[in-house]
Amino acid sequence: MNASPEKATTGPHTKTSGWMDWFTGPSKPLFRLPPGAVDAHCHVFGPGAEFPYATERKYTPCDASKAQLFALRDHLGFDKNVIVQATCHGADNRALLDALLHSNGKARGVATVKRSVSDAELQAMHDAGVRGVRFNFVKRLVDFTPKDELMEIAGRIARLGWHVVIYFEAVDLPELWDFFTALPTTVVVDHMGRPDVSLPVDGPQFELFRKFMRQHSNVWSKVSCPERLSVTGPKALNGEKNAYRDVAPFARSIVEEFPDRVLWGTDWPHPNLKDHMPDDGLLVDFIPHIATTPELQQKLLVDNPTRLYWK
Ligand code: 0GY
Repeated sequence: MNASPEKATTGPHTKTSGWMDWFTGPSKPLFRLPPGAVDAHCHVFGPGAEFPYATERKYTPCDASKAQLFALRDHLGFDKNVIVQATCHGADNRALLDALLHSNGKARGVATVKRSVSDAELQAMHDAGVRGVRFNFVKRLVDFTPKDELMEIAGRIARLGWHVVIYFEAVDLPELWDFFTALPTTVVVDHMGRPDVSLPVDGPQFELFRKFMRQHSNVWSKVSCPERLSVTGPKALNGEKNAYRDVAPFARSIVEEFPDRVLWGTDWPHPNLKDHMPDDGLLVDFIPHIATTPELQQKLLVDNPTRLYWK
């Protein structure tokens, strides 16, 4: 399925062993996306020959170019993308900015910056379409950055009207709570804070996440990445059409309680998947299982991302 020779190269780099290339020839979704739908979490990787991967990276991906991302957008029926800086590019945002500048206004970005970033660099990123920074707390992906450095960055980007995207594992939420709740901007959580979906949806772990959103009206969540979180996997059982069915109740509970603060994205090209690579068309077909009415779908896919990224 993933043997395209054009993807086998990562420029001068050697792809991490066990890394799966993204799915070639995704199916056409059965679910028709509403006009103006935004894929609000996806990445570009390189190409490595043009935009080398960061020396401090924890994995080396296959290349995944802006042209390939935009082709997927059109194939699935999305109108726009929000491209999130992936850790394999560190704080070198050149591949991201190149994609934004070639998107005809159809992409916005979330960058990674260090304390040393200048105001002129931030302004240039803003002009290219960056609207947020990502703080990553997933230990397998990044080395630790001191919280005072992150808070200083948050204060600077708040002045541009940007927000902070946070990525963490559910078990780390208690320890990170005070830092997250002190952030001065809108805060967008990647992949619902990575719950363990083998635990009950109304159990203490996910209840803490709902409390986090309930008590802090500046907190949003991406209800994305069923393929990453699922234990039951992509196979539909007993004639059910619902792949990743164990993730659906978690995502649905967030969409229904916080309909104005949720986003959805494919996560293409799906970094770090080693067991199965999702068909992006089937991922789109997961959406009606978590946003079950046209009204909820309109908010999740169109109104919320447009308000946050194209205001
Ligand atoms: C995701 C998830 C992952 C990776 C990254 O920037 C990244 O490297 O985000 C992951 O490995 O869980 O959102 O793409």
